[in-house]
Amino acid sequence: MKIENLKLKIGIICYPSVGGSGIVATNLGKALAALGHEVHFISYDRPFGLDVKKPNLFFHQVSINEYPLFKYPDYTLPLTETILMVHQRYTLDVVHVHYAVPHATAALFAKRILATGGAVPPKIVTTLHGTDITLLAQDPNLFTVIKYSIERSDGVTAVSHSLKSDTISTLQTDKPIEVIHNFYTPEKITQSPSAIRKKLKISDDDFLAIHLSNLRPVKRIPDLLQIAKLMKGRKNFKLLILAGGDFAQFRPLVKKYGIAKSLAVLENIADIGSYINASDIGLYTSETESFGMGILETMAYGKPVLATRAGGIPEVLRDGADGYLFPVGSTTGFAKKLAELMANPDLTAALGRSAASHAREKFSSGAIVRQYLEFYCHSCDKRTN
Ligand code: GMT
Repeated sequence: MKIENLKLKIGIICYPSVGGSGIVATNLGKALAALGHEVHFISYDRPFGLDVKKPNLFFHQVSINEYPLFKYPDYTLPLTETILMVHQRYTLDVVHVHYAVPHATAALFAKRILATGGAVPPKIVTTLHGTDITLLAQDPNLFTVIKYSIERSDGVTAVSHSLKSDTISTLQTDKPIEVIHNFYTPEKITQSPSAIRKKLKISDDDFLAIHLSNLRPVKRIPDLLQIAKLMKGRKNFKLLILAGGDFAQFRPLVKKYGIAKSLAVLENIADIGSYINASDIGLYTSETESFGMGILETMAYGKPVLATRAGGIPEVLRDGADGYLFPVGSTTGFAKKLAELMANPDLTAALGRSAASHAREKFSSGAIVRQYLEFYCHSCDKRTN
């Protein structure tokens, strides 16, 4: 059967928050539903941006009851129960879990319970996103459970070759892992660059660098602020941080560096496209990054990126073509290149055009969603041609 004619029932288990893995999972589910597959999201909250009034989209909330006996409320068991309930009602072909724990663990437990009862269970596909391996699998409290959950999944994907090799070396596993990169489709721009700059109280001539992240330690926000400090002599350099976390912890450093006038911070912005579109360049200083969704988003709106040569970032951003890569912590390298690009708007624009076409060609929704569908079929033993 041709993949175009196949209609699957797919459960998607993800974190609902504004965060890399949750956004990728939500966009994947939405794209699958638009292709006619029936998609059931299972999480503790409705994923950000999910409109369940759209055809083929369902959301099943995991409800967690608190009992005085339990000091720590458990999520894995109610999640398992919800997977069972959804499968019993809709007969899923695949449960696609994003993030190894506890999602894959719960899905495997549900599968085992179904098989024991004689039912045909769904296939479990696990997508590794990064910190599930680079952070959590380092924890002896979680290592064995993560290794088991990955090895017993029917299919495993990783969002970059870098994460695949981190997984193999961390878990010492020979489980086959398919690399399927993340994707991003730019949204329609709803606010003009001038309108955004007016809001930010910066002029149309200012050189605006943008950073999007959850501000966790791995993002090395102090490096970003250090770069702004090194650029202080250039009055028209501005830095905008779209923060998916609380920036208050960094205010003392902003004060110490005397960079408050060149910095704008906005929290939990949904319309990221308009802000990226109003910027000149992206800045990403992460210690490590399995992929770097913020980088891809910035590129997709036609902006070049300066980033660290860490983890999977070089798989997304081509050094010298879409921007430039620097060693982790090389704040002077970043600042020197920023100054060069500020003086050369033609080069900045050319790098941005290259970034946009690379994002479109290599990380388009159409190509990546098809790879997932083929992978589901392969894991379900459904033949396609
Ligand atoms: O660190 C984050 O940004 C959150 C984290 C997550 O699980 O939501 O992101 C990870 O998954 C993203 C989507 O696949 C990747 O783009 C990020 O690179 C990855 N984060 C890290 O590896 C630190």
